[in-house]
Amino acid sequence: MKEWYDAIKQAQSVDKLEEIRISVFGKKGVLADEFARMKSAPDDQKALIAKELNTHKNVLTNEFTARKITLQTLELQAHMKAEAIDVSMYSTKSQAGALHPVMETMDKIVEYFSSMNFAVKTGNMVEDDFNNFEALNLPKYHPARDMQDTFYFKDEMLLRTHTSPVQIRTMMTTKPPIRMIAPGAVFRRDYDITHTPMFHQVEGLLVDKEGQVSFANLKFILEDFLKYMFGDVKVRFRPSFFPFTEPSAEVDISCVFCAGEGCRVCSKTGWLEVLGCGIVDPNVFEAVKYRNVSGYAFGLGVERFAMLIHHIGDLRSLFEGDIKLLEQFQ
Ligand code: 2NL
Repeated sequence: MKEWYDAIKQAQSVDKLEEIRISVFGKKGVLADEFARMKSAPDDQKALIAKELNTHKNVLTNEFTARKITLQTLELQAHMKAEAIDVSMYSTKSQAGALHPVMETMDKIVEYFSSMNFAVKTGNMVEDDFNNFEALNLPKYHPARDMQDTFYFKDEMLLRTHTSPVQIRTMMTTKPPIRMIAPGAVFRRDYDITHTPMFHQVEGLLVDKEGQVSFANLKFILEDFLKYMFGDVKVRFRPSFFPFTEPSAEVDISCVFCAGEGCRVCSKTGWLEVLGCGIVDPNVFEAVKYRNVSGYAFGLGVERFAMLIHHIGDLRSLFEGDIKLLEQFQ
């Protein structure tokens, strides 16, 4: 019997203890054996053997129960320790998303003009010939309509080549005055270092009574806007041409890379072209049946702004979805 007391005391797991329980207390266990052997003992000894065996049985049961409680407690503690969560432990950080630099730049542009009371309007990317070309003083056979430059569908439908159709549709449906910007994606058949087939524009339009809108008004707001976007830069206006404005100008800022000293990015000129603008051509007002009004308009490419703000060298890198690039704009 001693060996079974030892076995119970030394059992190292609940499973092992269960094996011992079967060997000791089971139907074919040692106690059952001993009680069976007792039957063939001389009659006068039976009562004594039975008493001894019952004592053993009771003590072994107590030992067994005590050991079982100890082992169960130990196993529960070990289990809880293994399952415990260390809240101070390092983990792989989850990736935070961020706005694409083009969208972030667009938001900043929209923020400026919203603060100046310009309404923000959007429209469809699939447009018709009238709203994209005809109304903008770009008659049939104008070179800008060339198959080379425009994505055409059948029935004279096309992907808008600028956001101007939004302004045209606004003028067709609302009376002046108008003070609006149109941000959005536009499409041209172009692909090289400085052109992608889809890019983003913000165009602005202000219309009021005849004689109320001057080039000076336009010059003020664009200078203020460019200083808001680029900080302390110089701004200059150069005469230019657009079919939808007359007179027209292109706007340069002093180079953000070399502060006007002359570098590779500004082709040693010290200036970067960032905007086109002008006084709305009378033919545009004629097309939308506006009379006795005057207005100014401007247009800019958002990708170009994003590149100059973030010092990005190649326009195409903005469209490749490269995580290494995007992670730099968290
Ligand atoms: C550029 C130049 C420009 C406009 C866009 C415009 C729209 C209407 C009437 C008159 Cl509805 N003009 N838009 C005017 C001047 C320049 O964009 O370089 N864009 C990237």
